[in-house]
Amino acid sequence: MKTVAGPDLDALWMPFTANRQFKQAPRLLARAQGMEYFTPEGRRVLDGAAGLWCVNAGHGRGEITAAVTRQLETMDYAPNFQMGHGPGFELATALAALCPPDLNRVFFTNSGSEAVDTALKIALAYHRVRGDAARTRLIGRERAYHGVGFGGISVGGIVANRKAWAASMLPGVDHLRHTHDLSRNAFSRGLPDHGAELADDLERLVALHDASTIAAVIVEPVAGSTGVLLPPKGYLERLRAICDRHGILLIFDEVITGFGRTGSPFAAQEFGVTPDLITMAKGLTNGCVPMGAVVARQAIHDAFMQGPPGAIELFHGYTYSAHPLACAAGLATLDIYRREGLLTRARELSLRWEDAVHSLRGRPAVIDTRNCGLIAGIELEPIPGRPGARAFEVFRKCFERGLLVRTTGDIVALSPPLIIEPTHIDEIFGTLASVLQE
Ligand code: PXG
Repeated sequence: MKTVAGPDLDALWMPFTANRQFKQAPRLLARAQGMEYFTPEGRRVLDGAAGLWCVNAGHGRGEITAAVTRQLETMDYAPNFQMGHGPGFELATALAALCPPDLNRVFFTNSGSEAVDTALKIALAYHRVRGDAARTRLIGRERAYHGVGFGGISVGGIVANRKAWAASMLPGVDHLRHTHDLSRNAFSRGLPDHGAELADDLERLVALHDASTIAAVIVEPVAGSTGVLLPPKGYLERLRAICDRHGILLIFDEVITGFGRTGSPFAAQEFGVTPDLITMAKGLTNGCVPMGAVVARQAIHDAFMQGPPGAIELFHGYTYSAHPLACAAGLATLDIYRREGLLTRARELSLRWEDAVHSLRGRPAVIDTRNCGLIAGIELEPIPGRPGARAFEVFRKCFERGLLVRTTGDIVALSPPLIIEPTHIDEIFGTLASVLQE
């Protein structure tokens, strides 16, 4: 199958894509700069999604290009097993400085999925090295997305991610209920008022399984992939308190909330709740070289530092852990974030953003608008019998009119680069308003 003068589309099996539909009417991107993509024909498309929640400093940053090029010319690859290199240690140090106090030990991966599986493995192994090996259960949440590894889909809560592999889910996993409740919280500005009590699901699971069998709870502070599900006020605090009461580790999956998305470097800081482990990826390198990380409390790391001195303390790692190019990209990215104040820019713009998001209230089929930092969710009434079709149509029309949005089910999610200017905000919501009006 060929597009006019375009590449042959047959060989690539595309991820999370309706392959047959896409190849009938492909949408191709060729170039990107700042807030914008350009199609192969040169048509401009405003990036309302930071790619996939990752290009937080905007596209085509010369400082990152220069740093990666320099690193490639100096040392293209170096093993990180029983060997080390400067950029790996430097990036870990810089990252630890951005995290909440005491979260200062960094393990590098290549993606968010790998970060999640790594965090789950650390949590299980941590209890074991402390002599608490009966803590083997993991608790996730309905509608959670934690990537596509077997660990991540097991603690995740998306049916389509689980059903084909139902027999291969990790054993001993249970789930909290999700917190999305339009009957009480529709059209909330910022965090919703109702639902903190849903954290008590954890107490119920403790009562059911006994705390001595539970290793960790993993949640996204804001769930992105299933359509911008915000934590009710007080919910994360309550989860933290229950974990503390029962010796359960709390993992925040900050793959989309990390690096300034909510108005602070991490959602942990924005919401004032400190987890024991944070997973991250995406914005760590501005999306331009794949990289993920787990940051652990020092005490968790230190618990492993025992046994014979020559023993490998955590039997885990990737060929590309702390890849030099990713580290160079990460260091240059964090430098841009710091110099340009991007990790708190979402807070400065959030009122303007919030007003723009909620201006869509009252448009046809809009059943909720919600926001947090530089994130928005616009939920649409599904067309009966065709779930997801309405939002996909919005996605398609927006793209035709020069705006990239992300949709999941019947929810439109927005997460623009943090360099966004007020004029871009007007453009995003102007385009959306006219598409929705149809
Ligand atoms: N955890 C969370 C919270 C995520 O959002 C992952 C883990 C997995 O990361 P990797 O790097 O393995 O893809 C993610 C990924 C969307 C969208 O449109 C979100 C993600 C990926 C693709 C699309 O919301 N998040």
